[in-house]
Amino acid sequence: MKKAFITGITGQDGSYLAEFLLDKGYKVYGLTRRTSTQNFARIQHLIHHPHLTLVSGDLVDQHSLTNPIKEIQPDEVYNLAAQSFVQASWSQPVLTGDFTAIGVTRVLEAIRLACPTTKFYQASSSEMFGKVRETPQNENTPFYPRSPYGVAKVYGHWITVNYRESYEMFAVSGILFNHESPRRGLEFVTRKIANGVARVKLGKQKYVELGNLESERDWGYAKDYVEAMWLMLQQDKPEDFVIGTGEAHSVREFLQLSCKVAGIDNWETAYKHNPDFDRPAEVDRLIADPKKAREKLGWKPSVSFEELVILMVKAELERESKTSK
Ligand code: NAP
Ligand code: F7E
Repeated sequence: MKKAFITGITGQDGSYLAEFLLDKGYKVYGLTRRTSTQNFARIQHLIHHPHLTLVSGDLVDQHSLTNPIKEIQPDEVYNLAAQSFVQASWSQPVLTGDFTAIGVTRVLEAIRLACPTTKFYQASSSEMFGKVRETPQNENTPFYPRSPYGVAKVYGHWITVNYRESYEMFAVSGILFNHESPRRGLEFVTRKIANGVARVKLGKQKYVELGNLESERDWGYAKDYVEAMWLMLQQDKPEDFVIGTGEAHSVREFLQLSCKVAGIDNWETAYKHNPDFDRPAEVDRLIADPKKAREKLGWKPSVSFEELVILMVKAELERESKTSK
């Protein structure tokens, strides 16, 4: 039985990846942080799975990474843990650097010392392209990050490349564009809109407060993207890949379509601008060139932009109609 170790298992991607690997017959170990109240909502349905084991640890604590990796001797390690919210990286830049950048080195050191044959996946991000140098963005596009988060991810990307080249480790970096789902954190714009619009429709709130409607993202469905992570570790050679749909849409389009799906006639009545959600430095437009992934991994997205909006808004209408507040 293959063994996988996932950091960030309680997050959006970690929960889908755990499901995916359990379905493939893996034994899955997930790193979770100690918190005063448990936040296992996304993995609650998996908790009693006979092949899932949760391990307590933190990206800032070297021993809590090295010890389980030494004991488990995993075939694959997926480093998905991070402070992943771009906006929060301006108010907590040092913490973001510690988790999202140096945390990667800690995981790589744990592997190098305790289980050097493990295959390693690093969750890199299209935010590294930031103020883009070319359009669309591929594996060779130079980075120009625009937030402390983006800067931290650039570090995580290059330290992964460096360990691959220095120690001949099977270490790869997946440069993933935005991917969403009903399990997305409420603070991210797609889930915030889907949820807000559902609440407006049900009369629970008057409007959704948002920042910049003009920025454009290449949005895909998270379930498709965890398969790409796994595929990268099944290759003969460790290589980095860009993963995205190749289509960009604006926040405004996401809002307009969400209102339509919820049955709100005039989207402008459901929205209010709040400058608190504008960013000190914006990433205006990201769009992937996923040609390499299509050709070498045989990967392509299965859910279109329209389908994504529909599935997210419907999930929120269902969720919100179950409670009165
Ligand atoms: P997410 O929902 O925010 O999940 C982040 C996970 O990291 C959570 O399980 C969180 O645990 C854990 N974590 C945070 N700090 C930690 C620490 N110090 N030690 C241990 N665990 C820690 O993020 P996601 O959307 O699933 O994204 C997964 C990864 O892909 C992240 O690295 C993100 O930066 C990257 N990424 C995401 C996207 C996207 O569009 N979703 C695109 C490109 C790259 P708690 O539950 O305890 O907070
Ligand atoms: O913002 C605009 C905002 O926070 C998208 C993370 O998973 O993807 C994600 O980062 C856009 C930005 O995602 C609001 O200014 C307008 O232009 O949903 P977001 P993100 O910053 O693209 C990358 C690939 C990652 O790696 C990250 O981990 O939407 N926007 N109004 C807003 N954004 C938010 N959050 N809230 C608003 O009210």
